[in-house]
Amino acid sequence: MATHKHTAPKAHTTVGAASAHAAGVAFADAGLVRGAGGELHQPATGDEVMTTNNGIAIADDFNSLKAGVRGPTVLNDFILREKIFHFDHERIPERVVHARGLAAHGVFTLTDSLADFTNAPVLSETGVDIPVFVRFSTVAGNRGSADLARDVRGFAVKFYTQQGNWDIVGNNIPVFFIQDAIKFPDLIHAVKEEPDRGFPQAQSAHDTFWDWIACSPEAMHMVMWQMSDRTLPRSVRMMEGFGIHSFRLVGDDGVSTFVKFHWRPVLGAQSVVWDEAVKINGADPDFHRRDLYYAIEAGDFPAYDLAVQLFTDEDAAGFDFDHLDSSKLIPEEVVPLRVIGRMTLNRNPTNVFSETEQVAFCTQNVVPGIDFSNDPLLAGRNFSYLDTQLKRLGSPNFTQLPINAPKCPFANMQRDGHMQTSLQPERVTYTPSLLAPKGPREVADGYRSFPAPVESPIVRERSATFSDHYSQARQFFISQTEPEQDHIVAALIFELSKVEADVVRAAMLGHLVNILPDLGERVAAGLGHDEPIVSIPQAVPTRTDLPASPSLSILAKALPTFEGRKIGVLVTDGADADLVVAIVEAATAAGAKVEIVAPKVGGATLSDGSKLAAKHQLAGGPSVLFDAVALAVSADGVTALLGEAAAVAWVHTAFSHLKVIGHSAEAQPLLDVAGVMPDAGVVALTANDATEFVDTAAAGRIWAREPNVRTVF
Ligand code: HDE
Repeated sequence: MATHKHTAPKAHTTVGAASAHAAGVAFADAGLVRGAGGELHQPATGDEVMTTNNGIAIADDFNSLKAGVRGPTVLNDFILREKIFHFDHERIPERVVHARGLAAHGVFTLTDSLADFTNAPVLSETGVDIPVFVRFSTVAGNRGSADLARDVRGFAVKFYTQQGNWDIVGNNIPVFFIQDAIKFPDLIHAVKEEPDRGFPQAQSAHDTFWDWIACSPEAMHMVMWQMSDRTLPRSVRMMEGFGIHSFRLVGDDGVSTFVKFHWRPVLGAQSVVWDEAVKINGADPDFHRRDLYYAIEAGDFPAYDLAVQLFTDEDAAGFDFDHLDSSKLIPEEVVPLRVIGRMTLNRNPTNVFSETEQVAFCTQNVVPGIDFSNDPLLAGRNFSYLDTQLKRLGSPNFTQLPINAPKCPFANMQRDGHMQTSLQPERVTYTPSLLAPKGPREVADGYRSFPAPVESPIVRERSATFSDHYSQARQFFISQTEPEQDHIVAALIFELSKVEADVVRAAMLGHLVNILPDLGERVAAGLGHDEPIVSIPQAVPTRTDLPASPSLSILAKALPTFEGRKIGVLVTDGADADLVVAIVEAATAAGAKVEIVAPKVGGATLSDGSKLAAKHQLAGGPSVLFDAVALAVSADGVTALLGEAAAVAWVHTAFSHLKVIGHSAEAQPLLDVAGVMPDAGVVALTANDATEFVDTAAAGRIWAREPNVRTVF
């Protein structure tokens, strides 16, 4: 803060008695003064002086320098030029993928030591709180796209350990579309907006994506995950994360063990349904970032368990797939998960640009005791992430930014470069040296790569062990519950219906029958594709003996909890005050939050004369924003709502999105107009007790309703 003396701008008069309130102080108390042209200035009242970046105090930040009040602006206005110059350069290139992100700070604490496998303290010293920064993201969309695109989510974690920064740059899906990094630009070109027209934004439902997929059978397993509800997470707080590749743990004895990393949300994984996602993107494009931000502000800190799958070379030799192939996963039934610690996100970023935008994750950021496998996708990533930071952040000194800098001492002989922020006073900037024999030097326990033996001709060739493209895709599909399978079928019908080229649709059906004949036929029925489906020739036939793996399903593992979720309560004037209290009490006891929706944001006057403030005005708080809904309405109130399209849609969409609906008896006419049919999820509410409604909602959506609200192919 500058300490200049200041004087108020000349010829200003104080603005009086206005009544509107800003966030901080009343308008009238905000010290606003009027300038000669009627504009409002807000001069400093304390020591907080506005200066240029060179520290020159600014007397007038509202008017540029002119030759006369109506004359031309003059070039020697260095204050104007500096301000506009800085503004012009506010944007940096967005990430080429994963541009839209949201992030939080937190801590990771190890509970189960892996000291038998690695000498990395982060994985062997229990009970130490290690600071972390996590960035979640969508992949395809631009930075301003909506949060609930059907897309893979990034799940990138930076651990600031005392041995240096370790990044697990993962996704919320354990496999990937491609097996070799050299295909990544093609994949991303195919999914992004089509270059000749500039659309669609943040969507895979278009010709070029499916064209490329149809020619890339290795993508089929990932496509099953992408078409599942995994790509429609309810919240990043309810999302699993995966490091995908095999890494190595290396111990003091020099022995290496392979490891895969998994994050498991304590709240369990949860998703929304597709039509809901589409509508959320309109109602609140910031749905996920708002959800995370306010959960952390409220002290509901999201937590995730870190689990590992450990296996040896000998174990890997017995797998029916190659673990170096990132389009495959290791079922938990084959190598069980071992939970080793917990990460808790407890602090929002202070500045989204400085932290969420400037954070630079790099897969090659590993610490001693952790090393890479030979996964060819990982090798390409290890090049790409460092390279991309130079383009985006503009300087090899990006590691000096506070969000990227290690929180342990670091020193070397690298010097200068754009935006060097350290003073670097030393004369000797090399080793070895007699002039300065002390300074940063090699140490015996520094990073040493695992000496994996390599003896082979150099080849540009894909391993034949990568050639089974369909077996795990089939295994994923048969591991899903019935509603989840129905959603994959519906998603494929939706996406392929957006494809204009018949040839691409037909080829995709030819892949789907390779995964499972019934899957291809169901999608063909939904597309109205009457021609015979021609199977795509396979490198190796699909294995039909891989058993279902229930851990691959979200619903099979759903936790019977309402914690972290939300009930929307629609109230009108005259609504039963006791009923509203009962809903709030039951929801709070179950760990859920309640948000009030009313025809006016000022709220409603309840039966006891009390005024209940609303969080949302009806048209701005559609039911898609909530996990379950309740109608606490009076007879008069409901009559008025019957003529409100927003009210009818509120109830209708809650029903068609399979939500539990609690309602007062007076709500019946609205339920009727909205087409709500009685079922286990339509629960009558009484003023005494709302626990039945809340318990039903906590158990999840009413999947049995689905065939009544849409055609299931
Ligand atoms: Fe990335 N990826 N990626 N990726 N990726 C980037 O790095 C890349 C891949 C992932 O929140 C970029 O900083 C290549 C798999 C996440 O800041 C870039 C390949 C997985 C994030 C890049 C892959 C990911 C990125 C863009 C094929 C899951 C966001 C900006 C070999 C394990 C990190 C940047 C954040 C970001 C390259 C494939 C996850 C261009 C070449 C597989 C979570 O470097």
